[in-house]
Amino acid sequence: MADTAEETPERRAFYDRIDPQNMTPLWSVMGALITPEPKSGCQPHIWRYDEVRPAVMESGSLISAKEAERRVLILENPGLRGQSRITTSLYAGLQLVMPGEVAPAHRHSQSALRFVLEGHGAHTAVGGERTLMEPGDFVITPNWAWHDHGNLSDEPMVWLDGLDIPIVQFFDASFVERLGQDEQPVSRPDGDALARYGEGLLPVDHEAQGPTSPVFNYPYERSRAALETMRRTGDWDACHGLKMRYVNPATGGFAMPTIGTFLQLLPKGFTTQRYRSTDATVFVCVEGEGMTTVGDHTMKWRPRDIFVAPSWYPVSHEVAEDSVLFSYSDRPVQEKLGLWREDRGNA
Ligand code: GTQ
Repeated sequence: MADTAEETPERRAFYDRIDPQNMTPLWSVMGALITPEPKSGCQPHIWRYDEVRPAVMESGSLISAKEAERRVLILENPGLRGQSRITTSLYAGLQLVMPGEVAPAHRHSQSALRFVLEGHGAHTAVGGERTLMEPGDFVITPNWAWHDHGNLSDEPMVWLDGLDIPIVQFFDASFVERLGQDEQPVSRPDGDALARYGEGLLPVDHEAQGPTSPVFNYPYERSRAALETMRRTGDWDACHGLKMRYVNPATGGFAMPTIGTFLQLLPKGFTTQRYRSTDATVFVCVEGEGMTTVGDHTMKWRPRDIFVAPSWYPVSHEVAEDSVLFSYSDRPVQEKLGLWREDRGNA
């Protein structure tokens, strides 16, 4: 199969004649459409928290959370500028909620995750329940669920937002509603969802309500303690160290239908074998210090830094300290569609 067929004057004239009919020859674009392997516009990149934090804080005096609806600085992949994407299929942003502020209740077709970077005790409300948030907590807003954020603490809170905005955009399936009041009524006690669904127990007649986990805060303290217990086995994966996925306890599947989320521990001195997969991945350093090589791009990271590996780029981590990485990708979507592939070791 020729990558791109040669263009003769006769062919050019033909293309020009069919152009007004909104037609174009496949053989001119075939090679670009159906590539032998993924060819992403997405680039490896790192946002160092120390470098971006001043702008996030400055946004706090520029506009209120209420006026902005959500006061967020979008992390745009350098290869995808102007598209509000950190990878081809996913969005990321840094959201700031100042003490005393409220980000008013709304709901939308997009699913959202929050990964807390800074601050203590601000909250988000989902399904009539408020959850207080701490650094490292992974919090979910299911699609079409009312959600509002507030900060009754005395310090700013910053979290990473991960949304499936580009996926919803691709399907032209976006809807949004505003509740018309700042905060949804709170009808359940703090911690109810975690107690009800997240303790290895489920209500006896529970049936999964929709595709998203009924647990909407996975506190870091618990996830981190689990990793610490499991490390005693010394059972390290050559490509991942010790890598766990967040799970929907009602189904055993990913916690969110469109976004896979992961937490991994890399012990001091560990170097992972090169690994690649078709799900471009956003990483956040929670603890430790290390270096990740993505293709020929090496990025040094420390806590709160955010970096991205495009689809099918070889990834290798090397850590100077015990390190914990949170990550997210579109893997659940690719798996459902039969598209997901990985290549261990010989990438
Ligand atoms: O907190 O609901 O970063 O609706 C982008 C869109 C956050 C949110 C974002 C949103 C939100």
